Amino acid sequence: DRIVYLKDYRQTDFIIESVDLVFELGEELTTVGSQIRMKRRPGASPDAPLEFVGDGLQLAGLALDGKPLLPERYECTSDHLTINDLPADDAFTLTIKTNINPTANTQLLGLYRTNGVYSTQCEAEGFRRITYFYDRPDVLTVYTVTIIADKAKNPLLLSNGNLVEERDLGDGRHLAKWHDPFRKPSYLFALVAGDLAMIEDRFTTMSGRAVTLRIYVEHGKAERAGYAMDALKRSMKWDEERFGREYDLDIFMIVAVSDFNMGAMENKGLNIFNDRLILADPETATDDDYARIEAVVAHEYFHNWTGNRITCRDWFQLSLKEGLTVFREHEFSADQRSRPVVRVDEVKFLRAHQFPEDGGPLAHPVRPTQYMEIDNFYTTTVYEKGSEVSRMIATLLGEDGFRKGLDLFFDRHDGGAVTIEDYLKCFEDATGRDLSHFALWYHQAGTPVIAARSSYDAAEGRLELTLSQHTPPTPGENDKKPLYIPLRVGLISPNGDDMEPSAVSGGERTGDVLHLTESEQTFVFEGLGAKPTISLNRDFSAPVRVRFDQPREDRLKIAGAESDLVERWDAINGLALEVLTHATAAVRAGRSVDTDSALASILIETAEDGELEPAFRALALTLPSELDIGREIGEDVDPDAIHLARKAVFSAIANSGRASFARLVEELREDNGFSPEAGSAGRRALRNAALAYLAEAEKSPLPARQAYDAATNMTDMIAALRILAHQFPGSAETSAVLADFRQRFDGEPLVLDKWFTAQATVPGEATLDRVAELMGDAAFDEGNPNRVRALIGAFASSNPTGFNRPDGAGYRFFANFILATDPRNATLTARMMTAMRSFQSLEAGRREKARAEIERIAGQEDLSRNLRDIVNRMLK
Ligand code: HT7
Ligand code: ZN
Repeated sequence: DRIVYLKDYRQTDFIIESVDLVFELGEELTTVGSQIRMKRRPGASPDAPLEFVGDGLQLAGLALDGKPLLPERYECTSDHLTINDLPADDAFTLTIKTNINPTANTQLLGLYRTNGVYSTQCEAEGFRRITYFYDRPDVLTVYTVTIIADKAKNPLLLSNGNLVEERDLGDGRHLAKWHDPFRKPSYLFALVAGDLAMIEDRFTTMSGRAVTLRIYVEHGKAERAGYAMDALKRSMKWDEERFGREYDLDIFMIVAVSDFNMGAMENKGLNIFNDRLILADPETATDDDYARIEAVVAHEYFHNWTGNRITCRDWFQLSLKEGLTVFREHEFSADQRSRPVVRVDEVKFLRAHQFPEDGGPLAHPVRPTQYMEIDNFYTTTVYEKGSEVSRMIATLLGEDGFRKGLDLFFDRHDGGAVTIEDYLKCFEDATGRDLSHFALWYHQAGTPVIAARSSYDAAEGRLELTLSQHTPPTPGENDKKPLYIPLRVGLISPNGDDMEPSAVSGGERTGDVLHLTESEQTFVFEGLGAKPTISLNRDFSAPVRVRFDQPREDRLKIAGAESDLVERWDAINGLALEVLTHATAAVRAGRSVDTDSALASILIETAEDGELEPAFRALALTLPSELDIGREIGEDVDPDAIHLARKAVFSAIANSGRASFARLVEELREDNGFSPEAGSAGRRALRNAALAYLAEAEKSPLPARQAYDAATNMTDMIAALRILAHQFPGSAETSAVLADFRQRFDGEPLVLDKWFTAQATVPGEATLDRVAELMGDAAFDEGNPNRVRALIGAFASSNPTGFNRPDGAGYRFFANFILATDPRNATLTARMMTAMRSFQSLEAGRREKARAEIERIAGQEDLSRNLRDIVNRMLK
């Protein structure tokens, strides 16, 4: 299998001036005509051949300047087309015809037809499944696209840019022609055809351009697209106000499709979305769904500038668009919702997904230097760590400095395909700050660990804070260099205010940011009238692990009163993790569990603190998950012991806070209708968190059953169902509610996904059989990625006791599923397989059973390249 190296990058020998595509759509036979105006790049060798790539293609015609090419002039297989003796200087036109079968395309990459709708997914290397081309991000050209199809079945014919012609062909077919004036790479090409419903709105940009906004969804679902439309308009406005970015075409379209490998795709002017990230109404979508829809609609829209107007030179630069766009998306969510709550969610996500990736066999730098299959690099490292790196640049340069750098980036590189170095250079040139050391964040994998120790000299009013950094080795990278780490550090006085030292030495400090650049540095703070409590990494300013042996009283103080709510949450979470890991050790040693009354007090007091917003109180009240505890323990993990320990701690908190939880459940009852707005969502989150404890304290499914019956929205309904399924499995109420939900939402696949997931994540050995049984449910469709992820994906990634059954049956079942599904959809199986990437941290019995199944997969001959790459790296 080929490996692609960053060091091998070189420009193409030919330049493409424009391309005209003609699609004659047929369900089993679609013909694609491609007319490419091109010429040899000045300076390229006059006899270099033209080398296009394909993937599984069938050539149906090839002509140069209108004349068929003789076979001796070219060489063609399903995956490449090489043409010799092309003109040295003159421009020429190449015409290529290919035949493809959209119905047989189960990979959902290229042009595919499912549910009666033709749609495309070309990132990263899907365009080569449509026609032979330079399918690489640095080849930008102008596209004109003609679509011809049966009119009755496909009244809608869409592509990128502006509609320039529409015509009936008189034979039952019609034609639409689209022209996109912006040069773009092939991965941003899109086509949609079918019969869909639509909602329309308008947006006037800051310079007065009237833009038509359209969202296309399945018939009968149009009322559910309103929230996405609202999110789109807010995104457009926000990007103008915050970053000065304006939309550039007369129309912006979103199409929601039900079969999609990822979340969404930012094709120029024609975003294509997984329908679960568009469709929402109170009866079918949860508050988390609303938040996700808002974020992803914004993310894809923001790509119009960060990704489309300025794109990547090659796929190694993927984080240039993804990391930066995630950062823009995060800032948008923070401005639309509660900044600290949004930030805590980001921190939780990073720790749950990116840190394990960075500490496991699949670790790679934000900018990798080699890949076997680029699809496998759409990772949390490229996305979320990439976003954190941009956030750190903003922390170092300040909001103004960051904006100046980004403005320069847009000015300098508009229309270009660029590198991470080009990006960093803009910040250096705009601010005069040297980022050469900082750039290591892009090149070095692994999560740095910062160890802190401090001493306070009361007589001198001086605090010494020694910070050392260490990054553990990652595959292929043993020697790690110190990074440039901006750390926000707060000094809290005995009365809870922030203290400002008279002087700081030992390293640079800008505002409250310490610049940690060496492997060890001692910062000395002078002029402190009292011993401060140190709050390290406020706002999670750097994506690092902090090891600080801080007195418990300081930790309790931060947990109870720190003004930076991210740190406050982190202190509460840290205390909970400590109690839970000790409890797990006690369970494994056969000792009784110490459930720690201080933790219960902190959680209950925070949950009841009316000064704090409900969403934050809900975050504080929610104990770390079993997976979080396993990650904290890190090695020799026994999921059953974790489960028992967490249950004991949860139960103890429930008992000691019973009255408070009952009060919260009562007080937070929402009587005046549903609003998806963050404040209302926060109240529901707090009420449902309290309800889980109350049900536990009462040892009865009845409070949850009543909540289910009284629910007027999906958030409350699924929360109650989850409490029943997870805390009262096998009870009559649980069975009744599961049956009611299944029947009530028959014909609503996205809602039934929640039903699948709630059951797939029920702790315990019995769940495996239930998952197998649910695969036979009429609503389960093994060809649909959402269904597969909701049932099998959730079981493997979010059910530690069920999946990691000591007898290895969970692994066997999963491996069988992966092997059966790999030929059908390799992007999906490779991504799902990463659920097992941390198998090495399990206790020996499970670890070896897991390894045996991964080895069984690796031992198969005809694996997809995607899956082969993942399992090989996991076993290295
Ligand atoms: N840029 C998009 C990536 C994407 C993708 C990648 C591989 C296979 C299928 C895919 N669908 C979408 C999504 C984004 O980050 O905006
Ligand atoms: Zn993206």
